[in-house]
Amino acid sequence: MSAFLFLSLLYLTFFFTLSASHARHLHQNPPNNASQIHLACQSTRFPQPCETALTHSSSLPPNPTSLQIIQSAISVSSKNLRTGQSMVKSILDSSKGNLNHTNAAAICIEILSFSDHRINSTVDGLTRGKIKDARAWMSAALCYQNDCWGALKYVNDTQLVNETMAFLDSLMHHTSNAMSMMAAYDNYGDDVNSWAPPKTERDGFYEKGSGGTALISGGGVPAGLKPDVTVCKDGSEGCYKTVQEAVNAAPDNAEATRRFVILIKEGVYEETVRVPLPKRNVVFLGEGMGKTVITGSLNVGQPGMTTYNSATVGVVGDGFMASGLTFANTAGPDAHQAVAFRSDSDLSVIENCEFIGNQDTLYAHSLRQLYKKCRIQGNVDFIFGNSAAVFQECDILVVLRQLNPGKGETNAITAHPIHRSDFPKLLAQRHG
Ligand SMILES: *[C@@H]1O[C@H](CO)[C@@H](O)[C@H](O)[C@H]1NC(C)=O
Ligand SMILES: *[C@@H]1O[C@H](CO)[C@@H](O)[C@H](O)[C@H]1NC(C)=O
Ligand SMILES: *[C@@H]1O[C@H](CO)[C@@H](O)[C@H](O)[C@H]1NC(C)=O
Ligand SMILES: *[C@@H]1O[C@H](CO)[C@@H](O)[C@H](O)[C@H]1NC(C)=O
Ligand SMILES: CC(=O)N[C@H]1CO[C@H](CO)[C@@H](O)[C@@H]1O
Repeated sequence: MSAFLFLSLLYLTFFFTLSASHARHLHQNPPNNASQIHLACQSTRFPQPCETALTHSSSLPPNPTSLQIIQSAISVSSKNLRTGQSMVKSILDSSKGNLNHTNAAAICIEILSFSDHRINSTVDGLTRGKIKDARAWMSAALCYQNDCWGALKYVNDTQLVNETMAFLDSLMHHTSNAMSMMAAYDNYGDDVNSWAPPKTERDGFYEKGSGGTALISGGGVPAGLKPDVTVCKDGSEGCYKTVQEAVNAAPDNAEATRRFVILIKEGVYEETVRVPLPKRNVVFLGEGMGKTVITGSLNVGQPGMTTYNSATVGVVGDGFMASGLTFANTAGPDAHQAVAFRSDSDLSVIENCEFIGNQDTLYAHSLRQLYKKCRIQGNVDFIFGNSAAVFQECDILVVLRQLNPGKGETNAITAHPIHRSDFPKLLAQRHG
């Protein structure tokens, strides 16, 4: 029996080797590697496009390791992203004078550039063996692609938009597939034979150890940070008058260990603040909740406004920290989505801060975020987003809906916009 098996195997090996050398002239990949691809793609949510793309991928070497299969899947996603970006650019170019189209395209362009950045970081992280980071970054890349799709959904009245949405759909499948493979690699090791289809907590599957542990045990905002610059209401003694000016003064692409600490003196700062991607490790130090207040009133009731852009403070640069201040959006209970704080900052830490709004107060949009000893107030979906966020010792305050208080309207605390197994979850409150 075992002799027969051995012979069969020998025969199979021989057969594949033979057909491989023939096939090499016809196809890019020999059949035995097709079976490696097949096995790897079984760990994804969309095996068919996975196999098709990888079989035709020019970046896959003849004898690929599982890591090379993953890298090739990422490069499929990356290439398709570039096509998606140019389609969105075409939408922008062809929609002069149409505010809705222009806004949707502009958001797509911005957010797909983040997707591009995060995919590049994923590639880099994988080569350095940082699989947890790589998974987090790829998840953000997928989130941004989905956001672009969501923005276009509101302006789907031309052939080009319809085509672009269909294309983004396939792009998201590729991105999701690369993520699933990374999850399989992380959970089961580098032998594709041991990989299994994606599972979630709903299947009773809990991953061993998580990338967030370090974030939590790291505590919060370190004590004794020395301010690099100061913001004050009267602009005296060389301090900046607005928070944004101080942010602009932070160096671009500072090295990982360098923080830029902004002391924001007591006062109400009515402004829209953006911390862009290159401004890493920016720290906002206020003089206390309710004392240092950054406030605005942008909301989706305004022409051309989106939930994303409505944020009073929006942070994209990684490693952001804040302590001792209030973020507010005062658009009011009848203004629909009006974000006080939006964050895409990876490994960000927010401590002793207050978030005040009604609908969509805190937009924990993507990546890994810790909120500690914070106070979050709203009435509808007011903590939402795709980030893997941990809320430690936070007070979550539900304000009644003031418009029809007698009608028993519900107050939804959280909203997770996408129900896909490959997104990290908005984590429940944790007591420390
Ligand atoms: C833009 O969107 C708004 C709100 O959805 C709608 O009322 C308006 O008609 C749209 N404008 C165009 C030019 O499509
Ligand atoms: C990502 O990498 C590609 C290929 O190296 C490069 O062309 C592109 O500019 C990079 N994008 C970003 C946002 O860094
Ligand atoms: C976009 O609009 C077209 C035409 O109305 C429709 O067929 C298609 O399903 C829409 N796409 C999405 C993703 O909603
Ligand atoms: C929209 O795109 C889908 C998918 O490509 C296609 O099947 C459909 O016919 C398109 N609809 C319109 C109205 O262009
Ligand atoms: C992992 C694996 O099966 N790799 C195969 C890919 O194709 C080459 C060339 O036919 C084989 O030598 C490898 O064993």
